[in-house]
Amino acid sequence: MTTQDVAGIPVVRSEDCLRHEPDGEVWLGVWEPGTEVPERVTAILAAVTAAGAAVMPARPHPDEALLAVHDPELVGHLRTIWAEWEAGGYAAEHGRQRVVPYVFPTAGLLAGLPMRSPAATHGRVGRFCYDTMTLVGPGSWEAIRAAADAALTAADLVASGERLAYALCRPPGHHVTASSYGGSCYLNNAAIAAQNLRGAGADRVAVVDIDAHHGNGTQAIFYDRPDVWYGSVHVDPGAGWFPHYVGYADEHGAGPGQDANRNLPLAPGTGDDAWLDAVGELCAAARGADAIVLSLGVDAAVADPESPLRVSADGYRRAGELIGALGPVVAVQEGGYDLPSLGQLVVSTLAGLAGA
Ligand code: SP5
Ligand code: ZN
Repeated sequence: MTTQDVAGIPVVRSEDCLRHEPDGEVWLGVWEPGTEVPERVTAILAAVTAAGAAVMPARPHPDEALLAVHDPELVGHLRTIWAEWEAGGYAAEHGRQRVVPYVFPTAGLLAGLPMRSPAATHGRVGRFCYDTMTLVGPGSWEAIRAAADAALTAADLVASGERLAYALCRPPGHHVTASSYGGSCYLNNAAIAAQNLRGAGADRVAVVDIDAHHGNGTQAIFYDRPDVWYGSVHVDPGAGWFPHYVGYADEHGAGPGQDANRNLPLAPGTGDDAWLDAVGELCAAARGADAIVLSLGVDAAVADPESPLRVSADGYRRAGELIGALGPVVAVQEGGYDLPSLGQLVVSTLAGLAGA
């Protein structure tokens, strides 16, 4: 990869994105080291800087941009939950160093009764968080908010004429629905960017999601809308992979959004050729959109610890070429956890996007 390939591409980032330290994840009842670590940002930033990208700070945006896709109660919860947890003595007195839910108000539990807001902080967390892997600590909110600002700043750049802008978002976002977070994600940066592009005058926006996991949150947010198309290629949840319950090929959208959703689940072990065929199929379906949001997870890469897909750096470059040919692109960082290869995977994708 030569320096010129990504020279001058706007890369939007915020120092605050380093402040989220989930300090692991509770998986199957056991607290273990997590892979969504601050060093991900450091690795990507070093690689894009070395490749000549134009690194710039995220600009603050008003809450309205978040509330355009998220329930105000989710945003309020994320903003205040750490302070409530601390004030409740969960960390200092009870040794619970991070916010972790334990009771979940599933449809089966409520059995038709209305949702309530539990009085206990520890009871209330499960109303907004659907798994045990997505922990909240002292700097989490500042990072969550900064990641959304990075996505919005990149969307602003594309709305004002840039062909390509990349938001180095951390934490990632595509697993977050309008009102529920999980999958190492807290606010849906890509959905926030897509809605921002709509507000800036793009009549039709396409979200193309190449993270190894299905972006169930983005799908849910736009499922009944015809103006924001969503397409994803990901490891088949039916083969036993997160998010398990969503991301199947027969999910096509609903009501006015019928046929504005496309899922292409792939078998574990899938490599470049079949993965790129699927990316090409998504691109054919997305054609005609006024702007593209790319949910850029690089966890489909062969060395990644969180997925069994086997895509190469050159595969990511070729995916970038296919997607970049569709129109102006806001690329939003999602997953990708192999620290040694992460930076080059992002640079390769950006080079493909720019060279298209
Ligand atoms: C944004 C993103 O890529 N989220 C991925 C969330 C999927 N996490 C699934 C985690 C499954 C348990 N991880 C096992 C690691 C073994 N320590
Ligand atoms: Zn992922």
